Amino acid sequence: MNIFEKFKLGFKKSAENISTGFREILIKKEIDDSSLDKIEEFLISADVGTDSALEIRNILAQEKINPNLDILNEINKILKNYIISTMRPFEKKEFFNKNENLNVILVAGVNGSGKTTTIAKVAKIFKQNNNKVILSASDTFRAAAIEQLENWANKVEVDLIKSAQGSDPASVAYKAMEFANKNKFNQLIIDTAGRLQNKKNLMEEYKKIANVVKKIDEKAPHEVILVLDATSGQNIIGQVDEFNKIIPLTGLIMTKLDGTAKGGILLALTKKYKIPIIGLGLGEKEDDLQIFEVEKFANAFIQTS
Ligand SMILES: Nc1nc2c(ncn2[C@@H]2O[C@H](COP(=O)(O)OP(=O)(O)O)[C@@H](O)[C@H]2O)c(=O)[nH]1
Ligand SMILES: [Mg+2]
Repeated sequence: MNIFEKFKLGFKKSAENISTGFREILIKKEIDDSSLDKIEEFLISADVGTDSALEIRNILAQEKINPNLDILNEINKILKNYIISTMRPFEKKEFFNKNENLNVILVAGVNGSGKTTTIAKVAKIFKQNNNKVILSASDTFRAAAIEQLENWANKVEVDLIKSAQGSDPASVAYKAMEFANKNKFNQLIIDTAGRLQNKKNLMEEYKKIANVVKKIDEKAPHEVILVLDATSGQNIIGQVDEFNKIIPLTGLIMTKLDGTAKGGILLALTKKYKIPIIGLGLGEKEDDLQIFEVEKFANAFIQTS
């Protein structure tokens, strides 16, 4: 199975939801006000956001689809064009290119969102693109978290800097950055803790990591990536809000899209926050990250090829 097939499969739940919904609505074979209402309502329930749902409704109302055509197919085409034009500016494929100087990437997100696993996936793609990659084990809260990142580093064959459990996450990041600079690494990825129950401390700790790497390079961290779990529904919006306020985000990665029908929320997120989407997590293995490409996303969303 190639990655596009995997991607489509991962999106099957979102897409089945969309196409079954449309098919049920379009049983009458024409688009009148009541079917437009239902389409709009249905799109909202598919999490694309109220703004997008209304815009798509208006486009459908204006388009005057010929009832002799396959209406479902025509609607899918319109939906696809809408997704592509809305989300195209938020592709950031160049994120994975080789970086000449040290690029420092801070990875944030709540506990269990998939940060550590995603770091391994990203590190693997960087490596394939000839980057020299090092990870900073700055989730020092639990010994298991350090060990988990270390296992991934060994598996995808990248370097790692760590300290003992309970040590200062910012000092680990500082040490990693010094080492990375001295040894001419291209990418430093900093793992962080995500304990929401201890929110204030956590956020202070997170800010401190960013401040400390700035002492070495005032442009660092060059990327601040928020990892979001697709299965956490509307909480996602609150998480983007909160993290973006502390340090402006430069990219989003959404994980666990293989286990949910909630892929539509990506459209709502780009519409609302205008933050690039870096990648989509479609499983627990190191190869299960799809670099975000809007055309592929749109095709997977409506399940065409
Ligand atoms: N199905 C699926 N599981 C994932 C994905 N990404 C991460 N996970 C799982 O989610 C759980 C939490 O991941 P972890 O990387 O430890 O999250 P962290 O606490 O944010 O570092 C683990 O069991 C991962 O295997 C994904 O894209 N799909
Ligand atoms: Mg972790």
